[in-house]
Amino acid sequence: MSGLFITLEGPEGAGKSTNREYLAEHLRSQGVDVLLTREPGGTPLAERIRELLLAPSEELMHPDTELLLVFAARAQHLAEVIRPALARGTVVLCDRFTDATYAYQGGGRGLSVARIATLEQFVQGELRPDLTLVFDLPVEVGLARAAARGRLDRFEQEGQAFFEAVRQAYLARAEATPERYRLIDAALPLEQVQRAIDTLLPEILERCRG
Ligand code: Z5A
Repeated sequence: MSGLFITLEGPEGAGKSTNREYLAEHLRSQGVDVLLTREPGGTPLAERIRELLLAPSEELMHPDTELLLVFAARAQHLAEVIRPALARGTVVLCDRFTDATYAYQGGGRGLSVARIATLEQFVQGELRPDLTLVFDLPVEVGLARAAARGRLDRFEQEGQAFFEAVRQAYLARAEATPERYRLIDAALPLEQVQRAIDTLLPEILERCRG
């Protein structure tokens, strides 16, 4: 038996965490075994790497260091949590995964797609998400939501151009492989975003049971 690997992606403040809970509740109410997790993080060691990645610091983190830390955390997360859960037949709902690397380290930091793809293959082998929900919204809307929460992390301190590049990288990936991605307008009020998720539920449930 093999589970289903669903990732939630999007720029800052897109509502991934909020909607991940919503999706999980619906799947559980239908008897589906669901595991919620996130990146960077998802295991004690990977959460420590997350702290390194998010903490503002006077020493500028080199983009290659950032890239390697993201994949180091991912290797641990895959080995300890994601692969065992999928092997048990669980549906894994992961808040961010490698699309975020293509968007932030590729789009935002300008690292080459080829370099990211090499690490993706090294760390993941053939494993890719079965389905990716991209919560898309204008940069200024997402940043305003993030700012309303208070202290900004190292990524949130980046400027508008960085986040515009992140957003465009997500959109380009969704457009290039439409069979894996579902684009959701995350600028809408929450109830409407959740109605959009509702329309995806039959397909998701069918794939969970398939
Ligand atoms: N990162 C990376 O660079 N490379 C990688 O490979 C990976 C990650 C995996 C941490 O991710 C950072 O790691 C991230 C990229 C980098 N950059 N940053 N920062 P994260 O996912 O933990 O951090 P985040 O993107 O900042 O999460 P977030 O801002 O918490 O966003 P969210 O989970 O999408 O949103 P939320 O917490 O559900 O909602 C945010 C607020 O908006 C909250 O107050 C909600 O109540 C509100 N909200 C949500 N939906 C709505 C709607 N529809 N209307 C109005 N208000 C709403």
